[in-house]
Amino acid sequence: MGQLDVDLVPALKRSVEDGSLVLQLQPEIDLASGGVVGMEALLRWRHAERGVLLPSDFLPVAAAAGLMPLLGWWVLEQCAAEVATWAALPPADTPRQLWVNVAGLQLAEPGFTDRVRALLERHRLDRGALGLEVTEETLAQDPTLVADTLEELRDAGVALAVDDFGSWYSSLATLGDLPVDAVKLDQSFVRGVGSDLDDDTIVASVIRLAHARDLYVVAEGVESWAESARLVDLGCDRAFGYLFSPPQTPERARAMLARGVGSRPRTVDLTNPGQRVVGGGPAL
Ligand code: G
Ligand code: MN
Repeated sequence: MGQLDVDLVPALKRSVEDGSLVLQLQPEIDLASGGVVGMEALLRWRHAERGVLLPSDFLPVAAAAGLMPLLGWWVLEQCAAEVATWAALPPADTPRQLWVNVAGLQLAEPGFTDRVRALLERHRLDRGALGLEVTEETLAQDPTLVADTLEELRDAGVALAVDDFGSWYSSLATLGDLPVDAVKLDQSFVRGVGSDLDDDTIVASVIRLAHARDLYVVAEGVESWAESARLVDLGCDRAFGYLFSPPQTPERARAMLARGVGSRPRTVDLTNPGQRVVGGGPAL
């Protein structure tokens, strides 16, 4: 932990109470129907002097300072409460899901599953309404512990996904043994789909393998119609990315779920499939 990072600790401790931690929700699209089937939760920290910080900027500091449980439970609590508000929205064809990233450090907390179970009960969430994403890297670090915990979480009614998939090849073979529902394809591969032969081959084989194991595939960070069209050709199930919608405030996300459609940016030129949509999203 560098000198600068230590300076963040006191403010980080206060962040869960002073309103500076914010959650944004990015719509997840069903590629066959174009409908919004869920959201992925993204954590941001509005630091008074440094501006908006990303998880990669402050989670390592939180981990080193022992603050992961504090931040992690704040996120899970907020997300469970958010999903509970979705019950008041018009009924949907597909059950809606909110996906939350969890760190390996949090997964390893004693009693993690019991606490998650209590959270689901307190907010009266349906099975599968809350999903947890674990990175492929986390899985690789302690495969046995992680697999056992995932098994318990699944019994408790949590949907599970492997995040950033593709970056750590080794687990391609073990994918079938994991108690997960979905695979989230790392956006570095999505970027090359239909244009880079290696990426395209990897994506095609991940989709084939996942489907053979009854898992569905979510492509992360889709930015162009060309990528989206190729993913549809390859049989990819779901996607999110700036092409469909940037991250939204929870209020706007609720409106999108209620309408069942995303908010394609008005700047997208439908006659230019290679055009990328980069960035965007509400000012924090
Ligand atoms: O892998 P992970 O789930 O952590 O990735 C989510 C991150 O990717 C978020 O920080 C989100 O803002 C970002 N993101 C979402 N859609 C896009 C996109 O279309 N392009 C790029 N470059 N980043 C995206
Ligand atoms: Mn994720």
